[in-house]
Amino acid sequence: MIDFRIPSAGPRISRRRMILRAAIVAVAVAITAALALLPNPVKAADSPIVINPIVIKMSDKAPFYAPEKVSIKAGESVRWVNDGETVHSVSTASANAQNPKDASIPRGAVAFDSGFIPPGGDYSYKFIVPGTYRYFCLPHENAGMVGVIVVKK
Ligand SMILES: [Cu+2]
Repeated sequence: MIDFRIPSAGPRISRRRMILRAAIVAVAVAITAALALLPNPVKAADSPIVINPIVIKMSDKAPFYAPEKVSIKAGESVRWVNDGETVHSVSTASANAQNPKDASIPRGAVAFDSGFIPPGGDYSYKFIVPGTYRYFCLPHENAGMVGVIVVKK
């Protein structure tokens, strides 16, 4: 059989649509060029990684505070999160400690006490005065639930 239909070169594109396509391509090229000229606002390699606040997990088994010793800079905060199934606390109040060595703060700092933190609860504290802070958990101090925060200038 002979096909009498006129062969077409594919779908017909109107002149108006071709102009529109050309315009879209031109705008895309212009945007790409403009972005390339902008200074890169974030240089990951140059900026120090700041994890703030630092998170310390409180568990029912040793290590009770994880990590037990943390080093931070003055002005940074620490957040304690109770990951266990019993209450825990964070205290630098030496008057409440069984062993006075388990609680200490640098000169000029004020002692803090979270009170009982329920399972799933948390407590945050911002450290301003540099120095070494020794803290304990009121219910578990005798079991060895003690921690250290070193605050650098
Ligand atoms: Cu505890």
